[in-house]
Amino acid sequence: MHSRYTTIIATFTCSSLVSAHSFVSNININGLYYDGFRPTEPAAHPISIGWSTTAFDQGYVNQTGYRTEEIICHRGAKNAKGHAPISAGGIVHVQWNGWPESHKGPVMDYLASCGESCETIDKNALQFFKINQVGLVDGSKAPGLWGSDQLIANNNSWMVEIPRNIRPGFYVMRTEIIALHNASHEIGAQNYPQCINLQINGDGTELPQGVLGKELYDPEDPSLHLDISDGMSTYKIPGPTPIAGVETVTLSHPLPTGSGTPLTETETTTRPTSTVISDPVSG
Ligand SMILES: *[C@@H]1O[C@H](CO)[C@@H](O)[C@H](O)[C@H]1NC(C)=O
Ligand SMILES: *[C@@H]1O[C@H](CO)[C@@H](O)[C@H](O)[C@H]1NC(C)=O
Ligand SMILES: *[C@@H]1O[C@H](CO)[C@@H](O)[C@H](O)[C@H]1NC(C)=O
Ligand SMILES: [Cu+2]
Repeated sequence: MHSRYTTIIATFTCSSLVSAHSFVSNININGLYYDGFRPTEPAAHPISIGWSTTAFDQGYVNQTGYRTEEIICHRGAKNAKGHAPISAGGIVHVQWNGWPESHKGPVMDYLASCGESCETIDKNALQFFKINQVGLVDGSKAPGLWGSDQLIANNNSWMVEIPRNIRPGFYVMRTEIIALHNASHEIGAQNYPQCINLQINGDGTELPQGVLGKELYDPEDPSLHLDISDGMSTYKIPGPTPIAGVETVTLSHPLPTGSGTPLTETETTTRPTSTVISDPVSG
């Protein structure tokens, strides 16, 4: 067992990107490009829609972090200082700064209502409901084709639709990849959560029940303790079941046509929502 694993490490290392795993570099919404938080240049975009982290190694949260703040929005995460407007039914296009092919596993998306403001909410209070997930797409040949492989094939980017019926308001979107290449180790699964602030507009009424970040995953979940090189025909994706009525978007990666300026808390409290929708860049 151990010697076989050693062989796997030799083949499937992180070393093609050295210690760099990844992060969300930008988020495209409605044709507009918004900067994410970049651990490679943490001070570059003080008003970003991506929550900052202290994951300067571009690394992950392991199972010992599942019951701690780390898992909520990554290690040392602090509220983003801006947010982007989007209509319910709209698509969030998440661009990762590359993704290592070895880091196979599910890709998942969540929303959590912030109430008054995602810029000031205590992350410990966020209750996340799942709006999308792609796990094992094809297990016919080990180690399988996974959501992460689809993300790589889509220019290292991912798309998620904001549910149409969702109640308008401020939400944190939590997008996450779990890399399973090392999950045969006791503490070997690697979660890469990233949080983004959105203002969802529309006339929906639903606010699904969510769970606290620290309750999303069970460190003992068998889906996080397995050897994907053994191959498998099915895979139970970790975390809560997605809410009803959500659709997984067919991936594509249209180029943004403009640059979006994040709205800040002051702006949204003084500007009517309708102005925000139709005029997202003037803030
Ligand atoms: C798991 O994460 C914690 C907290 O970031 C870290 O201190 C610990 O060294 C990690 N353990 C392993 C086995 O990676
Ligand atoms: C796999 O996980 C173990 C901890 O259980 C850690 O010591 C090791 O560095 C990890 N290897 C890789 C390739 O991530
Ligand atoms: C692919 O992603 C890179 C960023 O990693 C971006 O600069 C480039 O425009 C994207 N290309 C397409 C065709 O989407
Ligand atoms: Cu890695």
